[in-house]
Amino acid sequence: MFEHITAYAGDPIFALVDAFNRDSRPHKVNLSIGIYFDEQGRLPVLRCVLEAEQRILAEGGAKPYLPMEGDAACREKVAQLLLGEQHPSIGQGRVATIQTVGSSGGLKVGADFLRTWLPDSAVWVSDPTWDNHRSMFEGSGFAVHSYPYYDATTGGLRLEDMLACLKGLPPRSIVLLHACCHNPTGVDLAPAQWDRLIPVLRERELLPYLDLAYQGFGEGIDEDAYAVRALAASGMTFFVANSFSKSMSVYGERCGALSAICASPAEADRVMGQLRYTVRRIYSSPGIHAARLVAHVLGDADLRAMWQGELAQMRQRMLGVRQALHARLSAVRPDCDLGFLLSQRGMFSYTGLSAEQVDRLREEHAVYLIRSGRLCVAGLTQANVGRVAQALAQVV
Ligand code: KET
Repeated sequence: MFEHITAYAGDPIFALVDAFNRDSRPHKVNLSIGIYFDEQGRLPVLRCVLEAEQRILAEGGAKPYLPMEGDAACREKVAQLLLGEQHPSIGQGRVATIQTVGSSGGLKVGADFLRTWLPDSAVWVSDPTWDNHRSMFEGSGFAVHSYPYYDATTGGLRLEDMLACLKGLPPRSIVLLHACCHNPTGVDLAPAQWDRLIPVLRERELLPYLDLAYQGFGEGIDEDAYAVRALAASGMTFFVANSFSKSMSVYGERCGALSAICASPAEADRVMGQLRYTVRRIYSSPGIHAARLVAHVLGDADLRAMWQGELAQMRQRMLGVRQALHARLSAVRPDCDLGFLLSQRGMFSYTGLSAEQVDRLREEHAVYLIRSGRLCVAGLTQANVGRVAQALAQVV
């Protein structure tokens, strides 16, 4: 029956985590997967999340099925977090938000939905992008192409090439965009650059599909939602999948959402109905603990303030170790132009290291990066950054 099944080569990110866990060298440093660790190298449990869990327990523990679209309070708070509390599209009933199994669940539900309703469209992702984008959309049956994005010579953005490519796409092409903290490069569009991109998307009648996995890790909660709000202001129809895995440090709880910002309330109703049906056919309905966590943290003024403070601390710590890595590496390799380390934002930096150099870092120095050269700055600490800088200097 199963003799014909080929071996799975493994996921490039999760395979490295396994290899890291098996590594017995005490000085090993994990800069591979996009997970935030604190200054002690631990996965933090946020106080706002602990407090929310205590309240959830105190409320009693009945665990009914949620509806296909998830919990109403959670969905309402998510829409407000993305668009801003008073956004007219919410009041007008033009936003269809479903709670999903992580943002991966949201991306996938959106991909399946689009494959049914825009079957002639292709998907365009940035070059490079998170590997799983391609896998997910191809898995839903789409052809996936890439548009120019990262400039390897400057460590910045190829905006003109990107715009030129998008101007040539057929109407209704689906354009996947990282709303902030681009994975894997850390290179984002500045607000003025979004303002140039959005008219192109609108004139070409393209469908923007935003991936917002790192809200609050770039500049701040509202700043990182610039693309969402600017697209909403443009009157365009678009999708946004967002995640709380990183921003609330609740990776294994699978807290995410998918929102469709539509042209009219009637359209939003129909989209919502078909999203519910898409969910029903995959996993039926999302988890209730995830819903309660998000609803409590976003819905209670004290917990919300606590979350904002804790998120700011994570953001500032990442900025601090980013600067420390730049300073340490500049000291040992004054010959290298390392300005990109400071201009890139969020969890990742794209080092430009080759796969062979990354292999040497891992084998000779126990420093783990993704083979694309992506470095997760959130795994750096003031204690290990000097050693990482030394190791990097030796393989370049
Ligand atoms: N989008 C992006 C851009 C992303 O980097 C991740 C996770 C996700 C979505 C999925 O997040 P979720 O937990 O499903 O809400 N990225 C890290 C982990 C992974 O590969 O799954 C990473 O790139 O290391």
